[in-house]
Amino acid sequence: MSKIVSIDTCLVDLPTIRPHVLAMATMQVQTLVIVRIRTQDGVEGIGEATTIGGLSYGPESPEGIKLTLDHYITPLLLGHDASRPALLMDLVGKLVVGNHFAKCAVETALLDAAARRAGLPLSDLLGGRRRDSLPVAWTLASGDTGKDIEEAERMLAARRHNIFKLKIGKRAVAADAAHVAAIKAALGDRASVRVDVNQAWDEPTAARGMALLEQAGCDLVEQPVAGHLRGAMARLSQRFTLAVMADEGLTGPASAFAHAAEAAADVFSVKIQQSGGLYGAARVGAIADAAGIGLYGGTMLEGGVATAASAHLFACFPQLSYQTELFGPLLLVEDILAEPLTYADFALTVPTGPGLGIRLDEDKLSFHRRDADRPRHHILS
Ligand code: MUC
Ligand code: MG
Repeated sequence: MSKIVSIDTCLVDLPTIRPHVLAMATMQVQTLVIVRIRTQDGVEGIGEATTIGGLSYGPESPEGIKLTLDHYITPLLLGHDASRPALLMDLVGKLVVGNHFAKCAVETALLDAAARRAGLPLSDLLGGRRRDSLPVAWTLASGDTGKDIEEAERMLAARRHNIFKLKIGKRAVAADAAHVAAIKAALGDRASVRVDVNQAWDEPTAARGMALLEQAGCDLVEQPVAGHLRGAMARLSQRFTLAVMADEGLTGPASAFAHAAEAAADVFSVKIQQSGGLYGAARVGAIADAAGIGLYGGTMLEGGVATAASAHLFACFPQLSYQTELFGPLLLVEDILAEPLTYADFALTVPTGPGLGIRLDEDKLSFHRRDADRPRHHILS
């Protein structure tokens, strides 16, 4: 038994290494919500909630997540026994509807503290890892075909990535398909090329687009239509050999069950934030396994804390047939970890220290944290 004595949150604004162009927003800065839970016996657990493009991607903004944590979740947890994360998350679930990203951050911090107290890497607390490193895709999203090819060549030469996800859906279908075909032609068999449409197409546009993508040698299309259009997702999955992956449509186990029941995807992009935390993401993974759906370890372009948390969970999955995209920290000019995560030989090494196996750099954190008098300067365009 060790009581929770404090829960602190802060917003951290970190510039990206280049503009990241998605169908609905262009990111120049990523904002992390960092949660620190301290317990009576002196253990600290760290969590992170991160979304993309303010409110343009999902229903929670960084500012809203901080408010939810400070005003609604923190008062529920203070004084409770920190050694029972699952029970505490049941309590939060009873009194806070939705707010998956905020719940993910607090659950991660509770699990980190519990694993640190036990002196075990978080993956051990989750049943034990099945792999020590995770292959990691990189997203080409500069908005320019030539620059994307140069970037991909640099990643291949450095042996950092050989799976590339291209962000499309902003331009006309023919222009997007030509962009994908040019990149695949340049990279050939040296790389897997996949696309993410971020819900930008309707069904007829998706049917035209996917026919062109198949011809171009693209391996997978992510969320071609809106997340709630499971019927269209099912028809597209059946009609094309190109794998169809669900992302925005997956908002936790219930939506995963609906996708599986309606055969609405060949692959699930599992994300700890969208799933409402690591337990929710594990359940999404279990539903995929039961339905014969492939798994891909997704990201919300998180910093090192949530990336490490995702890595511990994904390392435990029985199958991860479409690899991962846990590259978030590499998109940032500077992360807030004392030692950066290790990327080598096309993969991320799953940390081995207690808990998440990471430490915060207090100087970097205080430099980048948003003060009340410093205006918000994320995205948008
Ligand atoms: C998304 O929609 O998948 C993940 C990688 C990336 O570049 O964007 C994110 C979000
Ligand atoms: Mg996506």
